[in-house]
Amino acid sequence: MRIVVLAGGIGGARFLRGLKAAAPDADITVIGNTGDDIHLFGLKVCPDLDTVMYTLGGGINEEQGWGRADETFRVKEELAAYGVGPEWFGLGDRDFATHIVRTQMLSAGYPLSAVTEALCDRWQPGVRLLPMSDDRIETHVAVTLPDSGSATGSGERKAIHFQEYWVRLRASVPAHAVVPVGADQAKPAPGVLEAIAEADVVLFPPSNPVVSVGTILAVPGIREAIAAAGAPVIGLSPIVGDAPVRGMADKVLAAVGVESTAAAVARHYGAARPLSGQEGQERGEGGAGLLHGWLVDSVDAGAVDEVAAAGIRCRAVPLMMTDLDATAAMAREALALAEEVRAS
Ligand code: FO1
Repeated sequence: MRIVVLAGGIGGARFLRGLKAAAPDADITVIGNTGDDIHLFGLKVCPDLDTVMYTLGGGINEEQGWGRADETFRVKEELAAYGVGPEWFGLGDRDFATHIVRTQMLSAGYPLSAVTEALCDRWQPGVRLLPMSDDRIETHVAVTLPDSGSATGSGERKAIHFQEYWVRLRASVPAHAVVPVGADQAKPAPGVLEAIAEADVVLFPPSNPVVSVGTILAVPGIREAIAAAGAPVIGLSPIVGDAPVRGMADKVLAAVGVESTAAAVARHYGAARPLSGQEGQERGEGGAGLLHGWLVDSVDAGAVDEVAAAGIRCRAVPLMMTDLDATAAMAREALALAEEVRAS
């Protein structure tokens, strides 16, 4: 079975670990978000690609969900002693090595996809990890910065890099818009469209629908390829009981005008047209969206009818990735729903 997964960072990586356990013989291609990438200390940092690579390759800091296990911060401390920051972004010594290798290879002219493949030679994640694009795309967030001098609390409005919004400001300021800068001119990386066209199933893990999956879908050609693929597209809600399972997805959902509920996120992705050859295709049923199926957590069982009414097959199952068994069970539910869609 060929499975394509659109993955962000921690949620995507943990889900992939469960998927590999649930479908050990599957051929899994991961299309990774690169909108979170940032240049720091003269180096190219790709947080989501690295989170997937380290998580599946056994090198992740399990508590944090990002960065390396057994990490030290000597280089960062030395840089700080020279007054070189930013101090708010925690790059560890082991992690620095990855960014040095990546930056060297990019400077030598290799595209990010080839560099990622080379890094994965070491980590052997057991999936094919492709960046969504070899072109530079950076997610920026339009925010209002607090103005301590203002009685109204209305401060300066500006666009900042996603990492500054997420890590430095901890999403604590109002976000008005999320813009994947450069996406409109970008091309999917080699292998991305081919993997989608050949997929038996496409999965949206419980990753951030705006800044992770949404950014991947913003690369021209990817959304269209998924809609045209003829494979069931199944998503898992990152929202459980009206709050993100982890992270601050609710903040960026508000910025794009989507309510923080499992049903609203499903409607945001939209209902796909039935697979070709199926009843409903001829009648033009379904929408211009992407989803054939959507899993919500058991606590959101009340949302099932609403999602189904939007034309998306929906099931309520446990969606907390508490351990590998629970995560593998989620992946099995997603694959079973894909089967149900195919058979209907
Ligand atoms: N997240 C933090 O909350 N604080 C950090 O200092 C931080 C550093 C960092 C370094 C490398 C890396 O690969 C990821 C890192 N992250 C950090 C995680 C990252 O900011 C995000 O969670 C994602 O980009 C969202 O997926």
